[in-house]
Amino acid sequence: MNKPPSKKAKLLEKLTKPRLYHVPGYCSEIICNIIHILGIEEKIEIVDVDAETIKTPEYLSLNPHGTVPLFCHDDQNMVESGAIGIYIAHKYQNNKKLLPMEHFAEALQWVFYTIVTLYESVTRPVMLCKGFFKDKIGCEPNFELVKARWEDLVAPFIEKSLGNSTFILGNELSLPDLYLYNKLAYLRANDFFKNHPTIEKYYTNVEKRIAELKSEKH
Ligand SMILES: N[C@@H](CCC(=O)N[C@@H](CS)C(=O)NCC(=O)O)C(=O)O
Repeated sequence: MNKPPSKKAKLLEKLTKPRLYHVPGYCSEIICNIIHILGIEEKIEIVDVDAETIKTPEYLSLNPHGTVPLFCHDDQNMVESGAIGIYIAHKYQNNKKLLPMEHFAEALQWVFYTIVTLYESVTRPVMLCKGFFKDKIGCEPNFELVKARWEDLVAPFIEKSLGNSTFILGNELSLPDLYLYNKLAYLRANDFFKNHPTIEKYYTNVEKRIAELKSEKH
């Protein structure tokens, strides 16, 4: 019979437990969804911080960029939501497969398409135009050009890729859907789905499935 863990072992486990730093409403929400869907809240501690805390010297000593998500594990401070999500899904996924190996290449493509192409060329410029945050780099984006890029290129690409599927990789929700859901939210709030009922339907399907998976018992 296994002996129950000693007090010291428990303490050490606590000290070395991986931590995710998260600002509610920021893109670290993607990683929180992964943790809740996989039901691994016991294995990874979610540390809620706020917009001011991530600019303090203490936090900057962990992540000099002053951003979330930040994932601290095995003496490593890991940044980049794409890398963190893939790492966690790969290491901890159980019977709920968020990273299906039969669609591995496609899954990677969609995670990176979302956080690089979609976010940098559409979502972030729209956020800047709407004054969501002040860009420290300068060069205000041109809203009309960003909108045209969405209408002419990005939205048709997503629609064509979705086809008749419920989710981006088929009929099961997977990792890329969690990224797309996060980066599409701000566009939806700014009426970008008006001409795109397929994307609206996709978004609500993802929202519903996330809620179902989070409420399932593990
Ligand atoms: N490419 C990074 C971007 C990280 C990032 O910019 N995070 C935002 C939230 S979505 C942040 O923490 N912003 C705070 C700030 O810039 O002050 C990733 O995907 O993790």
